[in-house]
Formats: sequence, structure tokens, C-alpha cells
Amino acid sequence: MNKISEKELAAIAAVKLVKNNMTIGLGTGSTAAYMIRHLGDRIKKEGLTLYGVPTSKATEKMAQENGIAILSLDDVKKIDLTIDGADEFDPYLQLIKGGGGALLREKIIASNSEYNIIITDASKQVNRLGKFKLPIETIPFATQQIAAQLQKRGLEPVLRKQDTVAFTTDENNNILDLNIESYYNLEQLNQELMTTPGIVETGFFLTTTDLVLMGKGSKVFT
Ligand code: ABF
Repeated sequence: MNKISEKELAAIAAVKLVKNNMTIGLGTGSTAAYMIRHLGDRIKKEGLTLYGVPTSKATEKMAQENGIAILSLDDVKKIDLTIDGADEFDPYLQLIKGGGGALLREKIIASNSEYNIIITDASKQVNRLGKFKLPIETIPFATQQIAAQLQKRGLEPVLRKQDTVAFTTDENNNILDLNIESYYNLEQLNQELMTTPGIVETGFFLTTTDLVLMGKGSKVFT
């Protein structure tokens, strides 16, 4: 019997917190995929009614395959609970997300949720964010100019590619991955990025998270 991974343990712990008739923000990535499958199991076993607001087209498809009724953000008054993955988290529950290219919808859903849970494992835990490159989402019209500006600031922007062409998000935007290791004031850097015309969103999730569930016995960070 294969050992259950830390990511799946965290997903199982998060799914246990879901109650009947809840509206759930459904995250993106491999850890979120475990969560969606275990939600599907609970729907089958307990006859739960759940409503899912997906953070990506990929998640929407997986949720439908697992019997979760799909709602758009416009359909719901509030999202009770969002369960999502992350690329890095620090002791202050600050995150870097967006490795999967879904950061814009993820942040929109997180900011419209009553409660946000991150499911992850020890490989994502850092003392200071930045080992993982920070993804930002840019409007294709401005991507090249933005990259040139950020290069001058030492952020070493790399245009994310899919095969040989520029990766495009669900909103048909580009992703630039930045090296933020020389920056210590993350709030200020986020503010500067978010006020740069053409930058739509950053993968900084600095204030959205209420609970981090990390595999192995699902240690809880709040
Ligand atoms: C998603 O979870 C993304 O923001 C992030 O890239 C991903 C983490 O990937 P995984 O769960 O596959 O480790 O929310």
C-alpha cells in the first residue's frame, strides 16, 4: 500500500472541515487536486451538497468530474471557505503563489472568502519568502516594457514559457517570474508592483491566509 503523501494528508484534514451546503473556493495545483478528489468522496459517501467556485479552468473540470456543483463568483453572496495550495509559506503565513499560473483568480477568490486554508507540505516552508521566484501577471500589451523596467531594478524578470511560446493564463495574460531575494520589505515591493500600469496581480498573498495545514499529522499554523 503506498504511503499517503504529506500533501494528501493536509488535503484530507482540510476536507474534514467542510460542512454540508458550504460554498467552497477550490484551489489549483496538485495539492488542491487531492482536496477535490476527497471532497468528491465525501459527496458520494455522505450525500453532501457542496458548491464550488473554481480558481482555474483546470480545477473547474476536475470539480465537475468529482460531482461538485460549480458556481461562478457572480452566483454567490459569499464563499464560506477556500482551500488552496501554495509555493512557499513563511512563519507569518505570508505566501508566494502562482507557480501554476492561476494567481489572479486565486487571489480574487481568496479575497472574497470568509476563511482561507492553505494545504501544503514541509517542502514549501521557509523563514523568508523568495527562494521561489515571485510570479506576476501582466497584460501582454505591456509585458516587454514591464520586464525592461523590472530588469533595471534587479528583479531579473523571466517570461514564463509553455514549450517555445509565452505561457498564457486563463485570462490570456502573461506571467513574469521575478527574483525578489534582494528585497526585504515585501509589502512595499507588492505596492510598487501593483501600482505599475500593466501589472494585473502579484503572487504575494501576504494577508489572506487564516490557517496552514501541513502534512505529517497536519501540523497547524494559525
Ligand atoms: C496553487 O498551488 C498555486 O498558486 C501554486 O503554484 C500551487 C502549488 O502547487 P502544488 O500544490 O502542486 O504544490 O495555488
